[in-house]
Amino acid sequence: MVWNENIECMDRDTLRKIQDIRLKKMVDYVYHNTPFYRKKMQEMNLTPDDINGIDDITKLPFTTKLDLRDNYPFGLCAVPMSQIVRIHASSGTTGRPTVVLYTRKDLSVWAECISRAFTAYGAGTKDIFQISYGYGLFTGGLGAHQGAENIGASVIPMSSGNTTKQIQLMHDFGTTVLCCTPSFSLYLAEAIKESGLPRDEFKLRVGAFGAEPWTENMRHEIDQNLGIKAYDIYGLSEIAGPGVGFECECQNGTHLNEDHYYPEIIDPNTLEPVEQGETGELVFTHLTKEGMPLLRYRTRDLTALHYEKCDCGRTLVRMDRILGRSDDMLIIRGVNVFPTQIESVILEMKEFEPHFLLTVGRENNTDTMELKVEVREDCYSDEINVMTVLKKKLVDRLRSVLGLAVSVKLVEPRSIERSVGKARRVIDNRKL
Ligand code: DLL
Repeated sequence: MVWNENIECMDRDTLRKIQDIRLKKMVDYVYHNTPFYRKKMQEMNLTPDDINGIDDITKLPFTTKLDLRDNYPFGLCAVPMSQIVRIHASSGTTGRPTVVLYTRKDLSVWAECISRAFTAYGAGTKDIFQISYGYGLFTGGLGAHQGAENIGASVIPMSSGNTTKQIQLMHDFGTTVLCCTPSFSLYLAEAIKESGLPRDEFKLRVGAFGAEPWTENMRHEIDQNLGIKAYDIYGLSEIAGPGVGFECECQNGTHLNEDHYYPEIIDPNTLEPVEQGETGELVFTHLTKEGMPLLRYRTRDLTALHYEKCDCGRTLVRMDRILGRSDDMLIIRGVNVFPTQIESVILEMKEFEPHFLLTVGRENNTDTMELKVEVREDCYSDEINVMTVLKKKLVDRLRSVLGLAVSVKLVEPRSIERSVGKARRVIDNRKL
């Protein structure tokens, strides 16, 4: 099912023409309405006349999270504040939050993009959505809410947390579509089992999961544990929120809504575009945003783009699963490690639960890694021999995938803290 066939399945030459026109218009718009960009362009001796289409995009300046912080709170606003109808902000672990501003039209474009996602998952007016992303400054709750209402579904504005209530309403109201982080979905799956309520009394069939990196192995785990089909939804607040990208029924990459958000992949070191299909840092340029449009925003997310038409009929570019954020990448004894690689290894093995915590430290000038992993109830044993064999199996596999020795600690089921939002899987004490 397609929400907006004209756009989602448009031939790529026509799409490119639309992107050309929109980019040119956008550059002119920010030049005249965002003093920050006018100054940047003047410093680079650029005028809007130098940008005639997408081929010229590499002439434009990049924008980073730091630029947003420096212009806190409303410095990048391109319209009078009277036209802003919504303000979101990322919590930001340190310093000032990152603020994002939406006009009425921005909210409607955002809702359209999320509607494309939900329609691609096969959802419609007969569905009951349980929105278990946090409501508030985070874009997950309100964003998914608007998208679900827009397709005419019934929406339960649940927000995150309160697992018992989540399960009760999911059961009693007959929720068919669950929207939350992949890690919270696993927590809910556990809680459903513990509740003793029979699975066939639930109507749940689809999940819209995102807001944190997750792997293909994690998808299988969720599909099995919840008995549903789990779909990826991608996004970031600076660009809109959830719905910048979404999976279709082929689950062969995440389609990006590139008629509104133009994607590029660059080498994060040289800042030059990479060859098509290569992995690098994802960068977005707003093509239609009014409230706070950004040029070449560096997401820090690492992925690759594929332009061949999808079997579903969509021509919108497909993005690989996010490998991680460049700022999540750990450098351990000179080796690059992403938490998603560890997740993938753990979930390859039937003996482990999908819950882990990696603690990185430094002893005698050498980096150390301790990985706590939960063993499945039916594999957990008091016999030391059994546990030693299991531990060795995991250590060997981690060594062969990461090229590093990891100190593994096997722990009992349910001993690692569960998350209701974005999971925290790494503690790096070296930064403290
Ligand atoms: O997480 C928006 C969102 C809400 C997306 C709900 C999907 C569902 P931020 O808090 O600004 O916005 O965080 C954005 O989260 O740059 C990625 O690093 C990560 N992320 C989001 N979706 C995915 C995904 C929301 N599907 C940051 N896969 C992004 C991997 C994701 N990482």
